[in-house]
Amino acid sequence: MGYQSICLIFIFIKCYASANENYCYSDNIKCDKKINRYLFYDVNPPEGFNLRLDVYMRFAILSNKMMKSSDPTLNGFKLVLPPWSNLIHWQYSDTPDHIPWGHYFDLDSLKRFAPVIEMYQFFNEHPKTYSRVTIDEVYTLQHFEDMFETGNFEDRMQIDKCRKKQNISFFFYNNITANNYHCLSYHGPVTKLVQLFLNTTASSILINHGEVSLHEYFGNKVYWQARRSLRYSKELVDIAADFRREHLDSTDEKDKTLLPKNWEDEKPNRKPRGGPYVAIHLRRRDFLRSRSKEIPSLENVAEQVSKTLQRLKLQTVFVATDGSAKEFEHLSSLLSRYKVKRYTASEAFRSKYKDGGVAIVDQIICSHARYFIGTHESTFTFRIEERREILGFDEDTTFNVFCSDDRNCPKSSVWKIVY
Ligand code: GFB
Repeated sequence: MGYQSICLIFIFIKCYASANENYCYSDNIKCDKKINRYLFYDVNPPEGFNLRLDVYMRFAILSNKMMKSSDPTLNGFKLVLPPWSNLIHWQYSDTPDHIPWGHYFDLDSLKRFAPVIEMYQFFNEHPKTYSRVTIDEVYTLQHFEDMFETGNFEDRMQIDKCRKKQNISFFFYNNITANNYHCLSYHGPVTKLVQLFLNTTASSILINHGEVSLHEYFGNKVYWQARRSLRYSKELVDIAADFRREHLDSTDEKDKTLLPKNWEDEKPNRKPRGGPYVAIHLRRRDFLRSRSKEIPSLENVAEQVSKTLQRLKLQTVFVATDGSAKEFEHLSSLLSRYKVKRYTASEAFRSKYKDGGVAIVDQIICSHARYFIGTHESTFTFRIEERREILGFDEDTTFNVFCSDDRNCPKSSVWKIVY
């Protein structure tokens, strides 16, 4: 046998061995090594951007916990980030695209908390058969049917009859397929899923309706680590910084809102001043229908903003809203004594970042204001409040929401940061 043939056989054996390392389980001799496994999750299609971020945090916390486990069937899991496609609140001029998380978030920062990968990286890492990728097992979470009748809110899960028709296409891709589908009645924290993962040898698992699973502990140190790691992409932070400098006389140096490069180095009690403006988040559109009693009229908004500006001796208000241009013009005319600012994205920005990019720029600008007023029970407002907590703002300047027209002034839940 010639030298070349021996080399080829050697390369083949090496490749075979390393490919099979991915599929070794605890009864196998090689299992002191990490086993590559992939965890996918998806969210109820009508849910918006900011609830999706909350569901991400639940799965990031689960992945962080599994990463630290000494069990090789758990610590090799990679969390595959579901691309941003077809969100109902976002307007698309073209077919749904699969926007990767790196467009909106700082992936290196996310990775310092959880072993995340983008979907396209999964495609690159995963063998294809006839140009299709197969997920080994799909579990669709559903609430226990009897939970409210029996009042049994114990943590439990059980493979069950599917109550809704199952989706057999995933993430708006037509080349992903799956081998086994199950419905899983579920009540409890997301970390309970570990029991499921220990009882299957599947190397790729998709959890549908991830929002059914709950946070293990809402608002504890680990929650805030996940939240702090969820930093926006540098491009979007820079665009927001340019707007603040040009229109709001606001920079991190002047406002004392500088953060360390790495979220792990952040410290409590930074006491920022914030930019010399009041920021408001005014949720309109579907909220005008679904929460008509709670959403204030623009006249009422103008009155509340005007009082706040006078009290703080400020002249500028920044408006983040999903409302129409007409609504913004009307509000501006009601506040004509003041400078009323709104971020308007260029066509080029919109075509690259879609509505999600505009939303993030709005959120960043709101989080740097000296004072913030949001919309009651909007997750868009919650994410701004969290970012202000991370920046270290006093809670009185953050957890404020608009009063309704019947003078009902709800209190925003105060979730203080924990280090
Ligand atoms: O993030 P989101 O789900 O928060 O809001 P809620 C839905 C979308 O509205 C965001 C746009 O992804 C944005 O595209 N949007 C809302 C905004 N406010 C603003 C804003 O100030 N500026 C910009 N640029 N865009 C949830 C809904 O909305 O409320 C659920 O997603 C459900 O479907 C629930 O209706 C009650 O928590 O406000």
